[in-house]
Amino acid sequence: MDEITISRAIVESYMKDFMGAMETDVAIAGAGPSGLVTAYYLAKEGTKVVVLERQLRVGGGMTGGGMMFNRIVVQEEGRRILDEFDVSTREYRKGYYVADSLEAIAAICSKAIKAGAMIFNLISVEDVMIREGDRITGLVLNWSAVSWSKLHVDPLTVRCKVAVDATGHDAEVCSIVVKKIGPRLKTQTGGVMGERSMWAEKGEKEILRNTREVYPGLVVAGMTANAVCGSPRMGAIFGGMLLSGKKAARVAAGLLEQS
Ligand code: 48F
Repeated sequence: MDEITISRAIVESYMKDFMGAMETDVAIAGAGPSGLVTAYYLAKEGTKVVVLERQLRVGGGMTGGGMMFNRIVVQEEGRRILDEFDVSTREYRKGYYVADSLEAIAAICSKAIKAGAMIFNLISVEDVMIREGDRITGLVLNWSAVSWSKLHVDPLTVRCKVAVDATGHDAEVCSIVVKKIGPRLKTQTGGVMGERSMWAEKGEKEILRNTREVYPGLVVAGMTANAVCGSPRMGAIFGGMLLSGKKAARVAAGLLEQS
């Protein structure tokens, strides 16, 4: 085996995929459960999807389960989605199902990639691209290592027809929009309202209503949806994240049809 051939294989194949990702239908910030589920359902229907993940690993907050006990809980509707990903679940009490968080995230990620989603880790979304009417038309990216080491290096971009903010509790893309364009999100205040304290039942209920387009060309998924709309967090129950990802895919597909 030749080291230089190995090196060329890695760089050439990555660059080919990365060049292919620069013009996409949907660009998703964040490869936590909601971002990966959104990517899967879109890719399955033949939509071109790119996911950008800041960390070395995918999975966001799902990997660690509840307080590092690597198990997750889902309700009946969430279990049906885990079934679609062939993730094993065990009924704990009526209506409460437990799954292994590592199996869940590995299966969801694998299915998303096999369906055609392109996932790039170690890349952070640091801004959005806008055009006439302040429509969001792309994401601005940099290597996470650049921001972690506070280097002054200019970013690159991907163009998309629809962007999805699936960055979790911090709603990073929406926060950037508010900071740079103004408080013009489709929320009660126009800004990122901030998540409320834990209330699992209410948080899980409201997340589906909150999963929608909040700015022209920008859809929110997962915990970002609740953070942006001022709804409660829900802790280590993950059905809402899965259901939100599925709905975000539907919303994005609808916007693509109109574009
Ligand atoms: O936080 P995260 O898992 O968000 P989620 O999909 O799921 C939330 C649950 O994990 C949990 C919960 C369940 O009740 O409340 O917290 O809504 O995944 C978000 C991912 O986005 C990445 C981050 O590293 C994580 O993997 N991320 C955050 N900001 C950026 C980013 C960014 N600016 N660019 C790229 N990735």
